[in-house]
Amino acid sequence: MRLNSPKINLIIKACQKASKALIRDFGEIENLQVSTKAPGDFVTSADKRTEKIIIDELQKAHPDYGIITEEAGHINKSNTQNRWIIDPIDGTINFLNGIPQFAISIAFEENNEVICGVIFNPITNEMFLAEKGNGAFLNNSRIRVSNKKKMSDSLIVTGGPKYVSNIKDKIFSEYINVSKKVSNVRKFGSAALDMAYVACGRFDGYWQRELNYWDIAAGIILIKEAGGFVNFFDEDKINSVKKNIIASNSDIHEEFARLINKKDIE
Ligand code: 2AM
Ligand code: CA
Repeated sequence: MRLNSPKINLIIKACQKASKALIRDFGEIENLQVSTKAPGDFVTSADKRTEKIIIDELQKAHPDYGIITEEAGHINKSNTQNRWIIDPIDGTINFLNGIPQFAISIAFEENNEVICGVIFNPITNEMFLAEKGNGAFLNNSRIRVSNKKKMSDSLIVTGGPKYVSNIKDKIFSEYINVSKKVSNVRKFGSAALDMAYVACGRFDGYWQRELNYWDIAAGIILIKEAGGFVNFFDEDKINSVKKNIIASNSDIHEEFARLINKKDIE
């Protein structure tokens, strides 16, 4: 049996508590889709309820810690030393459409460095967790990134552009360029699970623009602890809140980064 730290155990407890309501809500989606009620509103309330359960559970243990979340924004903003980063439902469009590819994502940061994280898909019951220096796990098994050596053999996952994106053409052309150089590209709709799947070797690499920190915080420590690389590219000086991320196993990372930076594209 692997021993988890108190932090990880607390996150696991919060995930399990929140997922009960989330599973019930997901079961309701099918009924909603044939009703006249707006499913969008339903998802927003599921999001908020899930987030509240998680925040309450974490705050019970550490009332003074900072929190960054998708719905509630910043809590205890001045505490940047100890901070939770929470996405209650990552993959909301999948959730809304009754597709079981979404997750709760919770990370913990110490002095601006993610030191542990959990990504939990309550429908498949897959819990990905990682802690700095202690490796990455899927349920009780140790996970590692894939060992593909070449981009041309690699299965890469991406996401976006969002409906509201101002750089749709750029993202589409990047998609075409990468597609020409790799075995295949997937779009699964949950940044957190995309990263978890890179950590356990299902995908060889992942890149995406215009993400929020809560989409990817837990994924960062998972991939690092699974032996992979995570980097950020084309940092936006005006809107530094949005992140452009590239992640993969260590063998293809350089080639992948060159490709995204367009140095390798005919
Ligand atoms: P979300 O489901 O929590 O919104 C999909 O490509 C990924 O991008 C998901 O992780 C999704 O997180 C994130 N994302 C953030 N804002 C989005 C938006 N406006 N539309 C679609 N996906 C968004
Ligand atoms: Ca998200």
